[in-house]
Amino acid sequence: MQNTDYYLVEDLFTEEHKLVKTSLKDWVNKRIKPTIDSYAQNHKYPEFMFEEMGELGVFGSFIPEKYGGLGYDQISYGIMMQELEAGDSAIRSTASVQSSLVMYPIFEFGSEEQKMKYLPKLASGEFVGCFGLTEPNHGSDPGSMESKLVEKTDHFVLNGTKMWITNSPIADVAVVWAKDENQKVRGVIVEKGMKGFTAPEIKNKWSLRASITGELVFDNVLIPKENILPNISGLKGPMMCLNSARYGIAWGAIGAAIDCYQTAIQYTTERKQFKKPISSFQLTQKKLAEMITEITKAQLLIWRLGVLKNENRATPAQISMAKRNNVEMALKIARDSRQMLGAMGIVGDYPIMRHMMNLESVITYEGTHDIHLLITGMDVTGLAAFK
Ligand code: TGC
Ligand code: FAD
Repeated sequence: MQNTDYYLVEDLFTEEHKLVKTSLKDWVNKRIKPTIDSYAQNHKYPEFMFEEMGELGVFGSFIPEKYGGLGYDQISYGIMMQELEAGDSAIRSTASVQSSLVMYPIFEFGSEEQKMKYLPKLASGEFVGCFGLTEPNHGSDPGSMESKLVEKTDHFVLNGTKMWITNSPIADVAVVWAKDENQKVRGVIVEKGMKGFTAPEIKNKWSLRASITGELVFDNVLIPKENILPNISGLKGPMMCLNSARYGIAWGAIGAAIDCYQTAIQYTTERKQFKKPISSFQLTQKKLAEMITEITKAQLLIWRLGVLKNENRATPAQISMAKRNNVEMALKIARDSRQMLGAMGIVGDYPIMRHMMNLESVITYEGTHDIHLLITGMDVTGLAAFK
């Protein structure tokens, strides 16, 4: 297999990082790569992934062991996301949502009772979690959300609709963001089966077909007071969760890029036209050389961001830059690789078309490509161009 650690970044890995990389790569090669095309073609998600990723310690690996996590560092979390996305972005999506968007807010903003009640079951994969921020009328601008939380004597009443929610139709627990009567964004834990709560599936996606996506509909749902996240109010709550998930995606995209690049190298070395391997032509080599250059730049960017994240020094704008750069890099590599396989690039025998279609969602969710550009623009000028 072609070496994709061109600048020997892995020499900087600790024993923990190396172990994480090997175990996740083995699992993805054994359990995901052989079957994922069939799941994606049939628009089904691999149900077995929850229990098996739970056993591997993927969910909330950075959460302390007391709550079911492993207490691992941020670089281990990133390596996990990279190896999972080499299999399929849908698998990484489930791991991102469960870890960064469900376990992280419960750990960071929850009461001790909430942590003990939910985190161990989410860590083991017994519970599936989802995260409700986006609404039908408010995607890039979550601050204008319409979902409402009204306080009564002994409970809250939740009304509203969330849209495009990864894993919502199968979730046991939803971390949902809604505005209270003071227009402050609050986080609530909604459980499957609460009266007035439904989660219909969104069907017919051409992207992330091995992931289930849906809505969250709340029609006068009575939320017990102990289900409110007590230690956060304001939009910064969900945004802090996004920092963690966007960081993981910036690692993950490299996995998809590497899988496409390795496929392209192998195919173009074996495939002959005009009596020569197509990898011997200059135009093919230009594409391959640029791919490994871009992968290497992305690896260096994310390594440094991981170090900063471990030191609690990574800024939201730095995370935006890495998410935007690395996802665009992966999507371009997927598109170029697809062309290099000619007609074979469109069939499921190779992973490229599936990665390419998946990455069209990855470049949109967790903040669109343009929104991340505007976050960088705001950071360097002090002026917000999105308002
Ligand atoms: P703005 O006025 O700038 O900020 C409001 C408050 O939030 C704070 N804040 C942050 N805090 C921590 N980290 C961040 N990244 C933060 N960004 C903002 C800010 O300091 C302020 O706090 P305070 O205390 O002063 O009130 O907010 P805005 O309304 O102008 O919006 C800014 C904007 C556009 C950058 C932001 O809202 C944005 O990033 N929009 C994109 C929305 C998005 O990313 N949605 C993702 C939904 S979840 C998802 O896609 C999951 S996919 C899962 C998968 O399958 O992998
Ligand atoms: P819009 O906000 O309507 O944007 C449409 C276009 O307008 C984009 O190109 C955008 O860049 C551009 N635009 C918007 N505002 C500006 C501006 N000010 N300046 C310039 N251009 C602008 N959300 C969740 O809460 N939880 C989930 O689990 C989740 N999972 C998802 C899974 C999938 C498969 C997908 C596709 C989405 C998911 N999302 C989830 C939603 C995702 O976060 C949103 O789709 C994303 O934030 C963009 O919102 P939107 O689709 O409403 O697009």
